[in-house]
Amino acid sequence: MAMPWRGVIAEYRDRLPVSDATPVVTLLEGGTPLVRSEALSEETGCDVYLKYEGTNPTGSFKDRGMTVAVSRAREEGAKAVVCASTGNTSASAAAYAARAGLTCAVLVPRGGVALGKLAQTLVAGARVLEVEGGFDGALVVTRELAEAHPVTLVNSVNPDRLEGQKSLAFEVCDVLGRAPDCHLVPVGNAGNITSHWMGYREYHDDEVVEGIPALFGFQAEGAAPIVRGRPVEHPETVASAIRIGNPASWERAVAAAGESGGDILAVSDRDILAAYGRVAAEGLFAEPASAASVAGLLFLSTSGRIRRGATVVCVLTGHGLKDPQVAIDRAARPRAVPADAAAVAAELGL
Ligand code: AN7
Repeated sequence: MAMPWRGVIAEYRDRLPVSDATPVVTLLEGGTPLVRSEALSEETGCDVYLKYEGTNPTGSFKDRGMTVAVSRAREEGAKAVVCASTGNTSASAAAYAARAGLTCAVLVPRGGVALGKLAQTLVAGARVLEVEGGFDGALVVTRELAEAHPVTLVNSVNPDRLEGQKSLAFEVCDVLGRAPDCHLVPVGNAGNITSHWMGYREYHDDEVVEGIPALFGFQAEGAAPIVRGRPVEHPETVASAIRIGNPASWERAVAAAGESGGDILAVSDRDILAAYGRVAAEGLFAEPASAASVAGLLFLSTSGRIRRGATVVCVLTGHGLKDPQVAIDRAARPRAVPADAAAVAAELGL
């Protein structure tokens, strides 16, 4: 009989900052599908896999880090957790805090959070405060709050978050039986690319796998501070999750891309939305920010920067249902028909 997946901490306990004394707060996150993309493999000449993080309990990769951060917060006797968020961190923090019986407060940019994420955060009982301006200002305020008051910050500046998010790299290697040649990921606050590099390096250093991938991070053109080399004061992109102008893990992201032989590049909203459609056409519904990794793959491929035959992983960081508005806006409206088989057949051209 197949072993049921036990969640990130139980599966990778030896590689995480937990002990027998840590009260494990889990929703059985991780263990997400690594789906081979026939269409993208054919188009690029690579062996392309999509790591679909939408099947995590709250629908994004954030749960991998949140199980560790909230478990450690409980171990240390915290009563409350706080975060700033473009939406997915808040949805995840709210759920894990609810599970742990902790109070949760989140600061989000006013009007900047996709509907599904706001719904998740509210229904889990978190206090949601909308702040003027964008995510970057909200993160500054949240950090100040956590310094002055007895609340635990669960943004990715919390090292426990990055430790948990390493697990994505472990899973990729465990499933492929090797490290991929290239690993592509969207970049917002730059925690994910930092943690994936930690994970791949750890498996390599411990000789679990021989190789180590080149890491490529993709920012949206209108929110590409690392690519431009300076903070972006008013970041703009359809991919609201990565509408971030001054990433907290900036230097570590640059180091990860540089040391691994990868790069951090920008992709346009147009290319992000085209990639979003491509991924959906393969049956995987991912949110716009997630599609930045696939837009990035197509860019690397057409510019000849990726070797044919390379094994490539694109991370699809969050579920498409998070942001239903973008999906609806791009699709044709449903047609009204009478409740009549002949009329329906005529409409369908059958
Ligand atoms: C779907 O929720 O920053 O580079 O506050 O939700 O590790 O920040 C979300 C980020 C990519 C970027 N894809 O990851 C937040 C937040 C999705 C995301 C990113 C985010 P990082």
